[in-house]
Amino acid sequence: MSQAIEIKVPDIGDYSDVPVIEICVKVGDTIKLDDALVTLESDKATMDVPSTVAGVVKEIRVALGDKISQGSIVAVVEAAGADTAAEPAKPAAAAPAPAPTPSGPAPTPAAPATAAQTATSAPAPTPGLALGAATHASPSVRLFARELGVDLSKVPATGPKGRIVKEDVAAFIKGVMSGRTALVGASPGGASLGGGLDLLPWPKVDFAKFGPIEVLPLSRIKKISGQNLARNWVMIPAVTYHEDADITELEAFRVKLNKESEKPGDKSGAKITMLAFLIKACELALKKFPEFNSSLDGENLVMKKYFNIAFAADTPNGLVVPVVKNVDQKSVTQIVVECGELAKKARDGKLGPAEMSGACFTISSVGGIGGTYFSPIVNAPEVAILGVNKSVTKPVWNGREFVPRLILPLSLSADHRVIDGALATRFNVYLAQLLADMRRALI
Ligand code: CAO
Repeated sequence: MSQAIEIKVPDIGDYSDVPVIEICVKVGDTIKLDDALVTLESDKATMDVPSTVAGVVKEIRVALGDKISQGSIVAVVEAAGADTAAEPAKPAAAAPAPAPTPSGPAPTPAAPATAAQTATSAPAPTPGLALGAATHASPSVRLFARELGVDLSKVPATGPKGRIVKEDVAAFIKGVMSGRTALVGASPGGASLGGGLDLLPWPKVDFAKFGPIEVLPLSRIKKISGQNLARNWVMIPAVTYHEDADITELEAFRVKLNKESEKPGDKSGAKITMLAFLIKACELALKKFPEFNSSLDGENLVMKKYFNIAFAADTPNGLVVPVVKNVDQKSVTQIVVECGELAKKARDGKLGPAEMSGACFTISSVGGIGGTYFSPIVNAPEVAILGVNKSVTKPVWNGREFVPRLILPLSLSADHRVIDGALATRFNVYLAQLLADMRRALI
């Protein structure tokens, strides 16, 4: 037989006259044992008052803002049967349980805390009450969020005093489902990987079932660069902008210089490469558009006054990215020599950490191989990278006729948090103009 049970505020330690900040149920709701009925908040923390029975809510005896203490009746529940607890429940957040995580009560095994949650530094817990630390939300809202796999640090709060209420979590989920809200949202340039990416596990396939296979371990370089690339791909909202540079004259000049250096008696040295001209042109474009020579650091943009340009080098063990330092203080010939030395060291596996650090901008040139365009991944904490493919002679309309011109395809990926489309396009246009006629650098 059903029985009306008054649900009272249990022992909440030394607290009294604690305001009701949330009513979690309404009359007629069917509830389970321990479901939160109301949420209270002291000046330091929040806690839920759970139901001591399963059943149907018949009355709610408190209103938002009411100040209540141990023993106050919050609701009357018509008990569904034998599910009644003998003792009044302890407050949800104060129940004997593992220590609170920084973002609230310890997660249940089924719903581990996200990386962002566990990375937050924890204030000392207040006895008897669970703390809402970096994010303010009641235990029931935290439970709701955990059940849905939502990282509360990403949820905009609309409740009083910046509190996240259940509706906020629901609105966040709706936003994600409709594509309006991104699940990834760690602080720009911040240390925490954070995220809240709720991905399916990697597919496990028994490939041998389908045919013969051989398993090769990834090289050390591939393992390290793979992790960096995955982070950069997920964390950086990058857009790739394409441009064609007419390098007919520059290539003719390069060939001429190299022919001259082949003459007997000419000891001027290394063969001038297109890569060295590209590095020089990028340095000039970085000077004209300093946002490209920056890095995100939390809420700040670090503007660099030095010009170090990295280039991706293909090696038998994988991709490495040596850095040519202070290119603004070097001639094209010096850059050629240094690139040659760094590329050789890269292939021999002899690059030191100092030779691979400090870059402001990266060039990834696969022009020696081919291709038309691609989308390079921004090399954090840089904000842009230039991809270069093989130059091809194409018919170009000059206003009267088609003429053969040597066209170099450029693909600039830029972090949209720092560089918007107009700026990226201006950078690309300027770079193409420079490559078409380097005299522009003198203007
Ligand atoms: N268009 C047409 N030809 C090009 C060219 C371009 N954009 N770039 C280079 N070439 C030509 C060169 O002139 C050279 O021709 P010759 O042998 O007739 O002189 C030939 O292609 C080989 O050049 P190279 O690629 O060896 O030399 P480089 O100075 O241009 O590049 C380096 C050096 C280290 C960047 C290059 O060897 C390399 O490793 N590239 C691959 C980088 C890479 O993997 N990027 C992808 C990263 S993301 O996965």
